[in-house]
Amino acid sequence: MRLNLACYLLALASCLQTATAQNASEKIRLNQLGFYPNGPKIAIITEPVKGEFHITAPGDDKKLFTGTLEGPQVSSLSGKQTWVADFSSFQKNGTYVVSIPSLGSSYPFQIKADVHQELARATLKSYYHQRMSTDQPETYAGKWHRPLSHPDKVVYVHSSAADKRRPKDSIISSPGGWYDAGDYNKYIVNSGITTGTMLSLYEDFPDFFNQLQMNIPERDNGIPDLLDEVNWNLQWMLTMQDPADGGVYHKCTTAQFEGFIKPENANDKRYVVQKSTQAALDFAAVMAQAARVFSRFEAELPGLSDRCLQAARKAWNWAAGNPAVLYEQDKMNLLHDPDIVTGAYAGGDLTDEFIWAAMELYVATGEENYFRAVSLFPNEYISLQEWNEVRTMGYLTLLRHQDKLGDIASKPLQYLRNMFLAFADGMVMSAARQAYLTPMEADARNFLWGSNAVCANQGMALIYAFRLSGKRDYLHFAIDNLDYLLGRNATGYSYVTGYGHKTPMFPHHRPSATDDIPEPVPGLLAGGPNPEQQDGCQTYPSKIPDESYTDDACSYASNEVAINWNAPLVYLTFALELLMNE
Ligand code: G3I
Ligand code: 9MR
Repeated sequence: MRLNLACYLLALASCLQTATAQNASEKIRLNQLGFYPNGPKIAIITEPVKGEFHITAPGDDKKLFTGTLEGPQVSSLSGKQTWVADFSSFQKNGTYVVSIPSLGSSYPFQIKADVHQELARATLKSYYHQRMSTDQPETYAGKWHRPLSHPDKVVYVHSSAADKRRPKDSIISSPGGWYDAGDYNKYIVNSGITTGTMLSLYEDFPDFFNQLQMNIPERDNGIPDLLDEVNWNLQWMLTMQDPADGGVYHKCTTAQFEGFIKPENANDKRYVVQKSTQAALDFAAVMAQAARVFSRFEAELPGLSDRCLQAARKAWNWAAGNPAVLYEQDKMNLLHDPDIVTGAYAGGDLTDEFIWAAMELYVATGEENYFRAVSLFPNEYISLQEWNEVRTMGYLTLLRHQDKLGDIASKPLQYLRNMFLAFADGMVMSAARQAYLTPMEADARNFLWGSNAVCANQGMALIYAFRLSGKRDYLHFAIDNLDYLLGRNATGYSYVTGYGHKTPMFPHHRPSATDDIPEPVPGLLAGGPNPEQQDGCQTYPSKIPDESYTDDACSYASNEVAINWNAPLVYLTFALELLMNE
């Protein structure tokens, strides 16, 4: 009896110990992958702690570094307090934990030069997993292999898109491309910023990407694998242009979202719908940028660059002749059947789209009429790039190519450089006052549908600010935002599937939800906290902006994945890997 009690107490003690350890790792929020030796290293503690903290090897008492806990910080989003462990000066490679005497230890993490390399590759590889109209064999897709789905060789012209040459229900072929998100449709607007971001990554770091090999079917074709992935979507986008007039269909879609069924079993009728000015301009921008990039690969892909440039010019001309054809889905549905109720990606003001397309065409061709076609600065601020704010994509292109631009651009460029740095300064100004010390938390308005992409896009913008100014602080703020995405945040999630200790397991992603594999497809960024909770899911723990997240497949407003959210993360992770190791 006595012995049994002793055993019981022992078991209880060890159980409590495990619980405390788990608790501690939940309360010590940090980048769950780790840190660059020469970079900032911050952990945030969510309950009152004071005195010393230590860095040790996991399961070892030996203190390798000792620091002093600081705080409290106060969240401008929730009013909650946090405490800070800064061990930036500890630079030795290895695997460690942050250990706090009164609390316990963090998750283990690494310090090493290529600490985000695998993550970066996985975020890029996620686009392979999003490919449709092709089978995905195990050689490339691993355990997430699947058969061909959505061939899209038979796509109907919706009544809203019909004309004499292509009447209602005539058939076009529109295969390939990436699934937009957790749904099975493809949208030109969102493909636009996504593909533009990936092309920008190549243009910014061509030498690195000329070397980078990915495990994808095109790996041996002599073209950088990043560009092979981009070309997969580009080929689909090209099918969305009406060759007769250059107009571009807004999307290729089912009438309603298909159910939560495997991609290969989802066979609803597919349509191309109404052409829109927004689609034409986003398409023109991407095609012009692609023309620039693929001109370096004329031998491997003969004619592609010219084809893209022609497509860009034709789409631009269509938009110039049809400058205000908005995509208004509800109005469209009053006039046409069947009703289309999938994602709208509809912007009302197309000033941004004109600027982006004009700048890409100007930089691609050197023709000044494109530069003159728009007023470059319709107002005095810069807004962060997103699918509905694409002017900044044009600005980034001007900044990237500033040494090659003509006289016509020199004055505006000077203005742009100043304005851009002011924009970056605004972004980071109050980071040090936030609970998790990140630029992301500085504005409650950052927490909307796809908030994690706001965070990654800020990171990308900050990298441009670094390259523009040479000030390393901007790089460190970009790392702060990456740390946020990987666990240094109010929910304690590392928001990238498969990367970190506490990651999304139930994203709103039809392939992951229907494949009988416990782990979701890896390398996908969850949308992130969004207090509007438009999905009506009942499992949100909180309405506080940075806590309004639920790892539940019902939650398309906080836990869906999307190509335009992953793209800035691909950018941010690769760029940091390169710039932190220069
Ligand atoms: O533009 C207003 C802004 O003025 C206002 O301040 C702000 C306050 O909430 O709202 C802004 O509008 C939001 C808009 O996105 C632009 O950011 C809407 O509220 C918000 O509902 C809307 O969310 C979009 C959502 O579709 C619903 O349309 C997301 O950005 C967009 O990423 C998401 O995309 C979906 C596709 O439709 C379908 N495929 C999946 C994909 C990801 O969830
Ligand atoms: O699965 C859809 C997701 O991709 C979209 O982002 C979201 C908002 O447009 O809609 C999801 O589909 C839901 C639909 O809107 C309402 N009925 C339930 C659908 C799946 O959960």
